This record gives sequence, C-alpha cells and structure tokens, in this order.
Amino acid sequence: MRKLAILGLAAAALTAGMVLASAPGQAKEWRGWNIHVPDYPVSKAMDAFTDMLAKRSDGRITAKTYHSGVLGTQPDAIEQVRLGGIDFGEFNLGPMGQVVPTADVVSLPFIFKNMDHMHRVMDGPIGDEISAAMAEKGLVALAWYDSGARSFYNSKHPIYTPADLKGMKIRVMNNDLFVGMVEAMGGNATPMAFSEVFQSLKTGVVDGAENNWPSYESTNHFEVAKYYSDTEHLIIPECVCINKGLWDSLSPADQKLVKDAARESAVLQRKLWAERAEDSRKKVEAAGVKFNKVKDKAMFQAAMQPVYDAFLKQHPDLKKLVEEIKATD
Ligand code: BDP
Repeated sequence: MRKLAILGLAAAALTAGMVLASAPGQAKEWRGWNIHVPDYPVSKAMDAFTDMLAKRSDGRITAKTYHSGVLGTQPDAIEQVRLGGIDFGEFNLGPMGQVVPTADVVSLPFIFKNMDHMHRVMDGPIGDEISAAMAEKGLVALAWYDSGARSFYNSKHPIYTPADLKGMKIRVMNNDLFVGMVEAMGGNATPMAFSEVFQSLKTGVVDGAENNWPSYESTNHFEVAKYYSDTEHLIIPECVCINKGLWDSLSPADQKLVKDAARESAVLQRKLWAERAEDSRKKVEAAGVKFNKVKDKAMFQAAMQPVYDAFLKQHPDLKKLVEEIKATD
C-alpha cells in the first residue's frame, strides 16, 4: 500500500514536471533522483548543489532533488535521466555499467587499491574517458562522489575466506558482473532493488548482501544481518549526472556554473562521507554488529580471476583501460 502511495506521488511529481515544462515563459524546475535518505552525505551534497544553482543563477536555474528513491529504482532512474524524464541524478557506477559498458571497469572487484587510488583514477584522464562513454549514452557526468568500500554482511556467520560464502544467497546490485563475482566465490547471487533488501534479509529470502558502512547503517540492514566482514571487494565511485539534451541546451556560462557547483558539492560530499563512514560504523558496532577483519584478502582477489577473464573476453576493447587503472600510482 505504502509503496503504491509512493509510486502515486512519483507519478504526480512526473506529471507536475511535464506541466511546468510546457508552461510558456516559466522556467522549469529540474528534478533530480537520489536513492538515499535526506541526512545521507549524498543527499546533503545534492541539496548544497541545488542551492548553489539557484543562488549563482539568481533564480534562473531551480532544481530539486527527490531523496529516498521516490522517483523509482536506480536502473529505471538511469534510463529516465538518459531520456529526459528526470533531469539529473546521483548514480552508483555499478548499475551504470549495464548501460555504459566502459563504466564497468570500476566495478571489477579489487580494481582499486584504496579510496585514494580510486580518486586519482577518477579525477584524471580515465575518469574523463568514462565520462565520454556516458555522454554517448545521454548522460553528462558533472562530478564524482564517494561511496566507500563495499564488504559482505549476512545473518549466518562471519566470512573469513571465499569458502565461507558457499551456498549463501547474497543480494547484489543490478549488474551481471556482481552476479559473476558472488558466484566465483561460491555464493548464490540475487540482483535486487535497494529498497527490497531489508525485507528480504529479514524474511530470509537472502542471507546477506554487500555494502559500505553508511548504507548498511542507514537502511537498518545491520538489524537483520549482524555479521559484517571487511572484504572491501568493491570501491565504486558515484556520479552526479545530467541529461545530455538539457546540458546541450545551456549556454557555455551556465554549463560552467552547473559544473562548478557539482564539483564543489563533491568536495563537500567527500568530507561528509569520511565523517559518516566513521559514525555509521560506531553506531552499528554499538548496536551489537559482529565485525570481523579478513586477514587474507589475496584469497578473495585470486577467486576473482574468472570474473576478469569473462569480462575481458566480452569487452576486449576495455583491456587497455583496466591495465591503465592498475598501472595508476
Ligand atoms: C549504495 C549506493 C546506492 C546503491 C546501493 C545498493 O550508494 O547507489 O543503490 O548501495 O546497494 O552504497 O543498491
């Protein structure tokens, strides 16, 4: 029922957007998609972004981010921003890979050594190459946001080696790469929308999932899956993206204004992210989460060879990019 009501609201919001778009002489408010709750680092940074747009354009550009995924699931929202049904959004490059294969290079398990390495890659020419591939699909990446490192958590037992995942049903984001990743570790992967995961963990539809500390905490998954094992197998950046048609319709000065605001919001987001990661971890540990360190990450890395082999077989053209990421200091 609640979901229907939310869908209804989303539909009403869509209709309102269309009506505004067609009203002559009236600037249309841009609508933005975000999956996270309002106090999440992504959400606060997006609010700062839209505030900057309004202020710096003297109200010519107005934009509002709809938080908590009320405008739909992430794969749908990516499509909507491509098509212009939604104007902008903050996306994880995991689900983005299904639309933009080049973006998949950052979803390869253990491709980044750590967060700093990811930043160096994304803030340099490789990030630009991924942006260019996204633009070809109708999405202009304005800035990269942080999403920490993803680790496995479950309701059964701690994970120390890939063998501990054997037979476990693990929810993954919507991308074939993640299905292959979990299967290569011996688990059974279930792609599922973010909003479905809490209930699925609670009722045992899945035994576990994988995410960073802030999402594990903000979704209350820690209440129903108490074992968090720091595999840190994925470090996936996120982006603030805008519909390409809308972007192309802006004057060069407005494009600069929008990009600068997004980049400044990313500086804020990265700072808020680091703080929230600490706070979330403290909060869930205080709530009784059983955390364990994974001593031998090399075992997990070694298990990922078939994932790389299959990916490069399917996308031989991306081999160079994968090698360049690995070779980035
Ligand atoms: C979070 C990402 C969000 C994803 C979510 C998920 O920020 O974009 O939708 O994970 O697991 O960390 O679906």
